[in-house]
Amino acid sequence: MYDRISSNIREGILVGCGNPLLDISAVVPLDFLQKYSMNEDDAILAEDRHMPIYGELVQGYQAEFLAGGSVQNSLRIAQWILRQPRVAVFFGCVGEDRYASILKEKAQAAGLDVHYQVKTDVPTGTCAVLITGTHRSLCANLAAANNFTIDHLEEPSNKALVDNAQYYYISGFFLTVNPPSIMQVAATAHAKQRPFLMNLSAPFISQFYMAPLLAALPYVDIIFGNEAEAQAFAEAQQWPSGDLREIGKRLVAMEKKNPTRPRIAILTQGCDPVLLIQQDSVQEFPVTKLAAHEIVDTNGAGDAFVGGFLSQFVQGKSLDVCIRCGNYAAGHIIKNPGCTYSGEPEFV
Ligand code: 26A
Repeated sequence: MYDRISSNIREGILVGCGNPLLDISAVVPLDFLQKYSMNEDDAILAEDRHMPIYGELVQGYQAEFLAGGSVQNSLRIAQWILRQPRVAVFFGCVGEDRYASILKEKAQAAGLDVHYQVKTDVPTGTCAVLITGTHRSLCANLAAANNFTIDHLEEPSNKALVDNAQYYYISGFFLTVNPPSIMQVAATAHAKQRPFLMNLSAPFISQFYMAPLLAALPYVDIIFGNEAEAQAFAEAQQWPSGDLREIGKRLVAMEKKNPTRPRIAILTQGCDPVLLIQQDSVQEFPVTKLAAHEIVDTNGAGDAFVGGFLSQFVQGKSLDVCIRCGNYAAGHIIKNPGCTYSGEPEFV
């Protein structure tokens, strides 16, 4: 797979932390969502009442098992495009079970350097992916992923990996798990003047995890989000306007630890143009619309966008190239089940 090396980047230049989840994905009728009081395009944490979903998907809906977890998805996609193994290092917590083996195997096959924390007494996390037409609704049962602790990052070999990286990416989703780890990575990035990138991840993060999000935000050089996530952030902040451009401008103007490197916001909006917001400027990047018959499922599209972006960003490419590659990767992933790719990347 790596015989045609297109990049020559230092190993371990990119570090990510997140929730390693095995996706259990199936096409379901709308009343399946209704039964669990879910909406199309939700992304939620499973409560007790959601627990039967996973068994139902396997027994009644020919569910597929796919490697998932937002950050791990992004890093796998970055690796696919880079065609050079071990550029990206991933930390997260799994159980000691078959699902963990599947996740590790898929991540390593993609070239990722995974360093899981392993909890022997808790199962690996799963995420129900409920596909309805071109929509997907996610319900994550974090299980072991929720047990990640900062001491994993403090183990000498892992600490060295964090210290030696040049770029750091953590999802908003990880705020539900371990904010101290996020703050530690953010502080390392800040001390070494290296870019720290985050994602708003889901509306519920701004709704219920605003305090740790606001604590991390001053360290964030690039913030990603989609339109629903940006709106949820604006609402939680009680900003008067729901206009995406205005939200982006306010987001980049919020407190920043390193003001010499102004924050950038990159907001996606499905097949509408991606917005790149820097200080007072807003640039648009068009998205190629896919025909309905080309769309397999939109699960992982946002993660793939970030993965494509990161693959160029770690090579020092311009934001313009990074965003175009993000759009390429998202378009590719939508044509495949879950956050999976087929064939060689075709981004030039
Ligand atoms: C904390 N939560 C809810 C989550 C997730 C998540 N990854 C990390 N934390 N909820 C869903 N996902 C993942 O998002 C991908 C699609 O963007 C799913 O595993 C899926 O692969």
